[in-house]
Amino acid sequence: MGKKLTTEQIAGYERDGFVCPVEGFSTEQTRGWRERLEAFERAEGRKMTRGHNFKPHLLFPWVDEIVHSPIVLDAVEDLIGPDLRLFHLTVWPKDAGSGAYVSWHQDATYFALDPICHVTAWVALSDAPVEAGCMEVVPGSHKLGQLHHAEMQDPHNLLSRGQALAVDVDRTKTAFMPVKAGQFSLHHTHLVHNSRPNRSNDRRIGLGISYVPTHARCTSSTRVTAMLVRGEDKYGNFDDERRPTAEAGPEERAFHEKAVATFRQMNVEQTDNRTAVVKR
Ligand SMILES: O=C(O)CCC(=O)C(=O)O
Repeated sequence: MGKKLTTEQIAGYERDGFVCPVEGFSTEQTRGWRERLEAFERAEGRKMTRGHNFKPHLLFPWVDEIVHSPIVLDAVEDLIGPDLRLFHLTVWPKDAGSGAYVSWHQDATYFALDPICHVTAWVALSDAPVEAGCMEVVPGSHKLGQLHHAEMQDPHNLLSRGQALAVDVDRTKTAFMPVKAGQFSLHHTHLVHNSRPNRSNDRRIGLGISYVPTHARCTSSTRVTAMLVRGEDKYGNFDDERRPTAEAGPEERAFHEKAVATFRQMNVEQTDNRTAVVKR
């Protein structure tokens, strides 16, 4: 038994590369977070979707609360140890009936992490059943190592670089990761996964929170930021991140803008190293 996960869930992660669902937050608490996100979108006149969906933990104290929650961190610690940095965070919204989808990919592709030991907690801010386009995974594919990806130019693909798996992986036996609002799933950075368009009547929203142990480093020549969220860091492989105190205040926005730009620069470097561009 771990701090949060059962022995079976930990063994399942080792074997299959994912755990789902994990009990997280109350419906009421989750509804409040969703309302704040959507109120911000209305105030800005812009949705937090592709192009504007990176690192909201630097903008909003309520996201800071989620990424530091022992409910999530205990589960992550059970998989990758007690000293943790938050490497990246993406908001994944899919409007009901929209064509938005996520192509088959491995998260590790543009992260340049060494060793490859990062885990993503996907926290649902709305129900994400199969018909709403929850994640779909190839169980055990995390053991295949890094696979080749190409870059697809498709506006419906929510992945910022449109990366898509460019090699054949047997997808005859996939598994879905449906979660209810407040629950979360966990997946390995090499797990092959995608998600289909949202055919439900409600918007599907989740936070993909990527954690790494502090001994991991980003091998890119661009030095990126990552927030220490638990334990200690004896390695100094990342620049620290500022925790937000005001809801998208001027200091929060300035820090966020810089951290996202640095992260994107690192991504571009990895794209140049790894992929060919494919027009669609
Ligand atoms: O939210 C989705 O549909 C995809 C999320 C994803 O690819 C991830 O969290 O790694």
